[in-house]
Amino acid sequence: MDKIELEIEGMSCEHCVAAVTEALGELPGVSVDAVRVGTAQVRYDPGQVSPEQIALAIEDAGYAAHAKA
Ligand SMILES: [Cu+2]
Repeated sequence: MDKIELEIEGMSCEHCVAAVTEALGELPGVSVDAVRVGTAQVRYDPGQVSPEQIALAIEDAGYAAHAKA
């Protein structure tokens, strides 16, 4: 499993944390380590899912996400 940390814009409260956690949890090959307001840390299987797909799932939930360098 590879690790990635994402910066997420538009999160403001525990509801947002729950929404992002749920969106990430629905992705195959993704294991959520931590979600806080503004960031998420996940592990993922690069054979099943890409960092771009992880960011897209967060965007589908209504937030802007990009991987931290
Ligand atoms: Cu919120």
